[in-house]
Amino acid sequence: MRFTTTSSILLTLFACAQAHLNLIYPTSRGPNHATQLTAPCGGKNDFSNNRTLFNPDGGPVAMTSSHPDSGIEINFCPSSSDCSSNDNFNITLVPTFLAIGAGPFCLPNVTIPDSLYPANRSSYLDGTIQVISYSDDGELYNCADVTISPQGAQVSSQCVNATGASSAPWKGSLAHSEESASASESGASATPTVAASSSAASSAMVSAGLLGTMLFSLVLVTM
Ligand SMILES: *[C@@H]1O[C@H](CO)[C@@H](O)[C@H](O)[C@H]1NC(C)=O
Ligand SMILES: *[C@@H]1O[C@H](CO)[C@@H](O)[C@H](O)[C@H]1NC(C)=O
Ligand SMILES: *[C@@H]1O[C@H](CO)[C@@H](O)[C@H](O)[C@H]1NC(C)=O
Ligand SMILES: *[C@@H]1O[C@H](CO)[C@@H](O)[C@H](O)[C@H]1NC(C)=O
Ligand SMILES: *[C@@H]1O[C@H](CO)[C@@H](O)[C@H](O)[C@H]1NC(C)=O
Ligand SMILES: [Cu+2]
Repeated sequence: MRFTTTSSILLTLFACAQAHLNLIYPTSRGPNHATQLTAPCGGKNDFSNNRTLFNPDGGPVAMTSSHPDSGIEINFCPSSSDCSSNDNFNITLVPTFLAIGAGPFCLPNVTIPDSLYPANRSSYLDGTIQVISYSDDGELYNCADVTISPQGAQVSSQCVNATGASSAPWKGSLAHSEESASASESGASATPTVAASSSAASSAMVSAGLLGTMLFSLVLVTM
């Protein structure tokens, strides 16, 4: 009985962790589902001992999200020792854009500004890449510690998009961006609007999250 309950809770929590934002490549500091709303790194405050080499001339940044749309922004903290506040992530690698489509999403060619890294590529630079998702749940954060190096991979098998994933300009908020994205879509074709699918999916996600929390509290009480 207890085993069955625990399994269903684990399944629910797993489903929940698949929702929200997971940074897949470069390797993130770890799962942070419960604390993802905390800046700058979703509650994961410790540097990883295992930095991924990241190519300054363009490396992949791969993630998954079950939000059908969210604003995605990628920043960089150019330090190996002080990335404790959002102010330290003062280099914008990718300005906010609307990412459309739940599931895997990857930008294959994220570059590091030349001003941060010697043109002769002679040295290494430690830093932290931050991905922010402006979602229906609020701002979700996830970080990966990297060493900028010409030895970093420029392709990754983990760099894939869900079928039909696309992007659109960010209009300052999720609502405005969805409106303009769906306006241009419905202008071009008879496809269903992004906003309609978004609200259905996000209420499903809220229910799943709520159920997970209730089951989790239940087990804490019974244990
Ligand atoms: C370091 O990260 C790589 C992936 O980036 C992983 O394959 C490897 O197992 C990790 N090593 C340790 C000691 O965590
Ligand atoms: C940006 O953040 C880095 C890392 O913490 C810091 O060393 C640097 O002084 C900051 N630069 C500016 C212009 O704030
Ligand atoms: C990656 O982006 C940089 C800068 O925009 C560009 O010079 C380079 O050709 C791109 N690489 C690929 C493989 O598209
Ligand atoms: C590479 O450039 C850096 C900074 O511009 C310089 O200090 C260094 O001596 C250069 N290294 C080589 C091997 O040219
Ligand atoms: C994923 O979709 C985005 C937005 O359309 C696009 O910029 C990116 O190149 C795609 N990534 C892959 C791996 O196809
Ligand atoms: Cu979510």
